[in-house]
This record gives sequence, structure tokens and C-alpha cells, in this order.
Amino acid sequence: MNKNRRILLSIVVIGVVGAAAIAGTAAYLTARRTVSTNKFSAGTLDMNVSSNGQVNEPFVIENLGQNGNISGTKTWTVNNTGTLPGRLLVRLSSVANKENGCNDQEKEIESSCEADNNGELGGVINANVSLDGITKASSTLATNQQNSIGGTWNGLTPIILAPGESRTVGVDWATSEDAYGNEVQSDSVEFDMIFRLIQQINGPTPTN
Ligand SMILES: [Ca+2]
Ligand SMILES: [Ca+2]
Repeated sequence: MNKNRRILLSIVVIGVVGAAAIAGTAAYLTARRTVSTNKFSAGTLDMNVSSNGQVNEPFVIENLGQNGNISGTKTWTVNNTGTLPGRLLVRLSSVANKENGCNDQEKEIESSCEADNNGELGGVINANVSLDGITKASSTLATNQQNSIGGTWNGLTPIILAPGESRTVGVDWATSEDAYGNEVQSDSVEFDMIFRLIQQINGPTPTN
């Protein structure tokens, strides 16, 4: 296919050279119009993620466990600040479950506590990621589940933000008092939420 196109192109070039040779020797009638200043310029894809007026505001919850049932919610406003429509992708990244030390109570139920240094808290927290209040993807915050929410999100009908459009993305999390024991004492889980706007393309969804 490409080979054929190259051959066609070379025939056109030869024709132009021939016409120029004739022009040098003959008088003729002409008219001319110029469509000037043709231009291509690429648009921009850009975004702003904010919560409570703070750009890129994370949520930090410390000293969990004052109540047996752990739950909460955090929302962000995602605004398309570019000039192009963009597809919104959301995922978790850098999920880190840490032990932060092992006291006697923890070691009694979790004998490997000091040896593996992997915390258990994330595995008992269920997180839901929502769009405009409607849950779109769910997973625990276990380290080995890091790609679950992003994978589910990629499979959704594409969520397109027009230039200037805003949507609300939220995370709510919960674990019941029956879901965990002393193995989570002092444990912590950290993660990043990655928001992306990507150009609308026909190919497969890129890994987000
Ligand atoms: Ca611990
Ligand atoms: Ca632990």
C-alpha cells in the first residue's frame, strides 16, 4: 500500500516540472486568488484537581480506630482547563501498606509482623471511587490490588470532559469492626490518586 502511494507521488512531481518548462515559452490568460495564512495548531489538554479550594489536596486520616467502624469520604473537583475535550481517567498508584512497628498484641495474632514489614490495614479497607456521586470502581487498598480501580475505570464508557467542564470525583472508604483485629495495630496505608485527561483516540485505552 505504501509503495503504491510513493509511486503516485513521484508522477505528480514530474508533471509539475514539465508545466514549468512550457510556461517559459508561451503567453496565456490567467486569474489568481490566494487563500492566505493557512495554519495548523495543536490545542491543549490541561486540568485542575481541587478540593475545598486547595489544588491537589490529599486526604490524611491518622489514628484510625476511635470507632470500630472506619469510614469516610473525600471529593475533588476536576476541571478541564485546556481547549480540547479530554477523557478522564482515574487510578490509584504507589499503594504502600506499612507495619510501623509491631507491639505484643499485634505479634500475637501476626507472627510474621516483624519479618515481612507489610501492613494489613489496606486489605481490610474497601474503597469506592465515584463520579458525580455514583460509584464507578471499587477495591480494597491492599498493595496487590493497586491496579484494580484503574482497570475498572478504563473499562467504563469513556467520560469526556469538554473544555471548561467540571466533574466531581470522590473516594469513600469503609471497614466494619468485624473485618479486622490486632494485626492492624499501628499499620498504615498510603496511596496516590492519579487523575488524567487524555486525547480522544480510536485505539485501545492506554494504561492509565
Ligand atoms: Ca503494625
Ligand atoms: Ca500488621
